[in-house]
Amino acid sequence: MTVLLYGAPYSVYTRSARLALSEKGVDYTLEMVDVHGPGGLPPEHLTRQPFGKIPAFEHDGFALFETAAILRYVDEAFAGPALQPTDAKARARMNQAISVCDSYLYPHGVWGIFVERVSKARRGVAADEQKVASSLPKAAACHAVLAEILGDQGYLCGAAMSLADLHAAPMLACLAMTEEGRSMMMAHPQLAQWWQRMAARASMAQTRAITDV
Ligand SMILES: N[C@@H](CCC(=O)N[C@@H](CS)C(=O)NCC(=O)O)C(=O)O
Repeated sequence: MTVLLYGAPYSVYTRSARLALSEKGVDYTLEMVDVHGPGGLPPEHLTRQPFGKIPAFEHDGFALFETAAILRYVDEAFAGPALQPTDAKARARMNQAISVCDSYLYPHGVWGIFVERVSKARRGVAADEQKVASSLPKAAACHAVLAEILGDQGYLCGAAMSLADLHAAPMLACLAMTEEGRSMMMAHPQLAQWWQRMAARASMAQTRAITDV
C-alpha cells in the first residue's frame, strides 16, 4: 500500500491531513511541495491540485485534493479509530465546525492575524494593523462558535475526537502564537482546556512545524 501526501510541514491544511493519518495509524510519505518557496509553485503540482494549493493526496493511485475530502477519505478507507460521529446531529456539528474553519478561521485567524503578527515579523516586515483589526472580530466569532459547539464535551463533537478537532487544531496552533489568539482562547475556558488536550496528543507532537515551534 502506498500513501503519499504532497505538502509542507508549515501548512495548516497539510498538518490536518497528517494528523488524520497519524491518528488512524496510517504509514505515509510526505512529499515536500513548497508553495511559498523561492521558485514558487512547482508546475507539476498543478496536475495534482489544479488550484495550486497544498495538500494533495494519493492512495494506491487514487488521487484526491481538498483537505476536508482527504480527511473523510482517510477516516473511511483505513482501519483505526472512527473519526466521525455516527449520530446525525453530532456529524452535522462536525461538518459545521470544519466549514467555519475553512470559511472564517483560516482567512481571518491564520492570514489576518498569525501571518500578520508572526510570519511577517520573522521576515522583518511590519504587520498591516488595519488587516489585523478587521480580522479580529471574525476570529473572535470563530472561537465563540467553536466553544459553543464544544460545550462541556471532551472534543468538539463528543467524547471522542473527530475530524473537526483535526481541522481546527493546526489553525488554532497558529493563533496561539499571537497575543490576540491567546486572549481569544482564554475567553472560553472550555476551549482552552480542549486546546491543552489536543496539544498534548502524540500526533500534534509528530507534526509540529515552524507554525508552532
Ligand atoms: N481548499 C484547500 C485549501 C488549502 C490551502 O489553502 N492551502 C494553503 C497552505 S495551508 C496553500 O496551499 N496556500 C498556497 C497559496 O495560496 O498560494 C484545501 O482544503 O485543501
